[in-house]
Amino acid sequence: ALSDKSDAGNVSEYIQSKPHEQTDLFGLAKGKNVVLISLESTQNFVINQKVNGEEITPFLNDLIKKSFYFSNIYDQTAQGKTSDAEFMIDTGLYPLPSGSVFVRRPENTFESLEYLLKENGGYTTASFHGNDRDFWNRAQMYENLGYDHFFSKKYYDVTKENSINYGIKDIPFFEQSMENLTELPEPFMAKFITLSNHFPFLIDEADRTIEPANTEVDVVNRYVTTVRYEDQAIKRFFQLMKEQNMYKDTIFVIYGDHYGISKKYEAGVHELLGQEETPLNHLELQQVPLIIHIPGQDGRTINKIGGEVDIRATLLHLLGISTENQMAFSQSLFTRDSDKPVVLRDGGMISKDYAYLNNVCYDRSSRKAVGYGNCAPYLDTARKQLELSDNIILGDLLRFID
Ligand code: GP9
Ligand code: MN
Repeated sequence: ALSDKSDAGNVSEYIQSKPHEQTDLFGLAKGKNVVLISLESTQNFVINQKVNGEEITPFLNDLIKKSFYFSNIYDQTAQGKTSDAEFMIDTGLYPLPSGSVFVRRPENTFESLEYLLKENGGYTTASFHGNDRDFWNRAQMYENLGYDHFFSKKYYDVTKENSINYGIKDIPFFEQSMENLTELPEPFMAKFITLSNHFPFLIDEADRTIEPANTEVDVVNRYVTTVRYEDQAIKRFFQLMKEQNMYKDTIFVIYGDHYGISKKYEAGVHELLGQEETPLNHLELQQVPLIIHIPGQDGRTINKIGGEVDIRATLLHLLGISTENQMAFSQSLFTRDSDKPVVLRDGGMISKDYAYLNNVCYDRSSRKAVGYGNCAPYLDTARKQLELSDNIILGDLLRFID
């Protein structure tokens, strides 16, 4: 097992061999406040998708026209769900194959996004979330990652009326967050973790602004209504940011944390989308939306493949903070080599031309199964990266780095 200082050196050497080119977008959002929004259980298929002639996400669809929209980003989380997505963005490392790093390794040394923003721009960092502070061991992990503030459930007025399912509804959540947000010294990085669009996708009649879908799967039918509620909550948050005059000075990074419709209910999604139940269709449903909005910038859709782990380097790129010499697997989506595989935690991978899942290699353009050899080089890279990432975490190797 890799567990000493020389191994940390090897890991470092491997990771540094990746390109860290700069583009004319480097530093585009330098010094701006950063708002991260974690969209609970939100898959990319809802974007620009209509049900009974109505858009599911009218606000996000409109926002995309004025944003960088990355339309081929894959969910790379494992059992740590929301916390795995947070972990990838905070550290640029992969989640562990089982459990949540937040729970298993909260005392490790990490080169966190929070630390980098503090060092390179004097940012104050905060997380806002309507659930208990110890869920996913966030309180302890956030402290270790260097967050200055964690506004958890106890900072909100949570009543029977304003909550559902896991806790406070997204609209009152954003509304009540403003008081603490406006108190933060600038520049700040504030993460908002939404909650209403969580399985089993419950909604009060009064909050419903779209009819459920009419597939044979009720979970999917309800999902449409809770995703719409989330969309309206983001709309409300943007209004509040404008009212507080904070909108223009902020870069918004909005991402789906992981799938919402598990394999068990997926037939309803295939039905909704009028597609067959094939392995590649299933794989493509594992895409999550990634929207980066910088007020005043033109919109641009980027179809290049990538993963959630790449969000960190993409953000740093826009903030003009170099990712060179970092022990992280995150690559800016503006410079990412499109032939590099997107690594999935379940042993699968996606490259530009091939995809591997459930031990079968697929040609992505013919959509047919092909020989293993086509996927082999990408799988080598994928396995190597996961092994190194796991070793960094399980050996706490970053403690050896200055
Ligand atoms: C709970 C929220 C949802 O705090 O993060 O948890 P999930 O089940 O999606 O990880
Ligand atoms: Mn989640």
